[in-house]
Amino acid sequence: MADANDQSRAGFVALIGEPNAGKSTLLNRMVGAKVSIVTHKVQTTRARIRGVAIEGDSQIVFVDTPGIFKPKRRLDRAMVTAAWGGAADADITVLMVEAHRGLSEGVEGILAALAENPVRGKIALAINKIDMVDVEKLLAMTQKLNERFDFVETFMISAEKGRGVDDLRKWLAKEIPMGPWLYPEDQIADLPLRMIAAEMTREKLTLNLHQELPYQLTVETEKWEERADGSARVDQIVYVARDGHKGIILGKRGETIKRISRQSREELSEFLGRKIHLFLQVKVRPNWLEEAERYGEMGLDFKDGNA
Ligand SMILES: Nc1nc2c(ncn2[C@@H]2O[C@H](COP(=O)(O)OP(=O)(O)OP(=O)(O)O)[C@@H](O)[C@H]2O)c(=O)[nH]1
Ligand SMILES: [Mg+2]
Repeated sequence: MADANDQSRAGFVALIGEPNAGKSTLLNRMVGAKVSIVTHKVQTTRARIRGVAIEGDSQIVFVDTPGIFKPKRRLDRAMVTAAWGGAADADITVLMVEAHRGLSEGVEGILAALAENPVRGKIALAINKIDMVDVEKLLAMTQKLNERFDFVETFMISAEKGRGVDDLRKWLAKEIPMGPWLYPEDQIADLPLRMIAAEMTREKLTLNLHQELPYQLTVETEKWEERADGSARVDQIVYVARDGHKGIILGKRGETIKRISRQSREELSEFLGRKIHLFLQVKVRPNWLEEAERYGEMGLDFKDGNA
């Protein structure tokens, strides 16, 4: 640990923004490993996910959050509350805005909420996906966003391509408070393995299923059994609300679930550096979106979903 060092710094940096802004992509790049799942679809991240990065004497704890949008369901409300909760006590909050969308209605909504001072720390702006727009558009947008809100600093980045990310990390490293490190120096995430494993399967489900179905399911790791040969047997349940959904996930002769299971198993084995035997079971549970236990398993607070 770096706590023997009187130069050491440690702090929390929350990444907030609209769904799909690239928050999880940025967290993974900062950490140097895939800690948080990423898809091209909106509302991928459901709870707060902490990833740890080190820059010189600083230990930066990044907090990935669900995208902020107008919630309709209980789950949506719990997700948005979790996002704001992540920013509330962070030392620095980074608002991520998509370069090709700029000051969208959703971003306007977030800025209006930020004006009510719900967060304690400094607020910086990161315009992400700069690989998608030209420089002139970018400069005009930067100016517009800064006229609209008093950000302490603005960064132009591509989380996916890695552009501008080092500058952002170096700036964060000197802005977080002095103090001893919060995690052992080899720790990269603060999330139980069972949850990381469930998230990996949810990512593969989201990538393999169309339209609304990914929003109507949840994954839980039910059993984790260590084996003498160094491998592990992992049993997971995919909860869906309708019989028809179960059929779609299984696919013809079980082909879809086999594919999903293989993709998840391969990623989990690689992440852990050992052999994993993954067993998926799909269960129909019409009311799972209204069950407190499901929220606990997702890392959310059921009460946050109260209207
Ligand atoms: N072109 C481009 N695409 C990016 C960049 N950063 C992220 N993406 C893509 O944007 C999509 C969304 O990325 P995520 O990291 O899942 O976004 P998020 O903000 O975590 O989304 P939610 O969890 O749904 O709130 C994915 O397809 C990413 O590959 C970037 O710098 N450039
Ligand atoms: Mg995400």
